[in-house]
Amino acid sequence: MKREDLLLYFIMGTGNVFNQKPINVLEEALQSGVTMFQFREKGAKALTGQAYENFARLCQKLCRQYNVPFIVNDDVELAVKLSADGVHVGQDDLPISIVREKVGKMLLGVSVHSQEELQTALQYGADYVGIGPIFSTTSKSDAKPPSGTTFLQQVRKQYPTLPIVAIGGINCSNAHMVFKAGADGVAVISAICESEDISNTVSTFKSSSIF
Ligand code: TZP
Ligand code: MG
Repeated sequence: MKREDLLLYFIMGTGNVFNQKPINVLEEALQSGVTMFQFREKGAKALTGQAYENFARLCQKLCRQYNVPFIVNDDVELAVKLSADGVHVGQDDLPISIVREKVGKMLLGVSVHSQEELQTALQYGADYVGIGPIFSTTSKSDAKPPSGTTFLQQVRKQYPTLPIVAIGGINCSNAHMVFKAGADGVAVISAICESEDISNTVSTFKSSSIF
């Protein structure tokens, strides 16, 4: 994969959007220049069944129009069914070896929090790794405590060209810290879903990668 695709990785599900239609938020984010999208339908408000699949297809169609990779969170079956561009799994999902078998050459992103998890992810050919939560977040109910940038810096030093995206509590004011620590990109939910001016938020994030 291209490391640049991770630059501004937008993650969204129905439960992350208030007072607007989620699909409109995605369209505005795509128009504004997010570089990757993850469909993450979780929590009390999450769609299920056919509505879930239909919404995923709608998001995928929009991503195609903007030539932005469409990644499915957790749901390997859905990713395969839709021929998504990729799938992203955490440590509580299917083992990575099995995910790789099921998705073939599809992009595979894995959340890692330790050397051990990192080595396993690399062994099974993760295309990129997600590291976080860097800062505290309210968008993930079972998030681990914030880790800061130490592990991220360590992984970058070990693997100078590994595609790495940082996640968790990242906003326009702190994004420069994770780029300095070596992330190729930032993955964000609330900073975009709750932005009053998505276009401005996107430009600010992108300019914080240049230092
Ligand atoms: N994984 C680790 S933190 C997190 C996920 C999905 C939530 C990120 O959301 P926000 O609003 O950008 O902190
Ligand atoms: Mg997961």
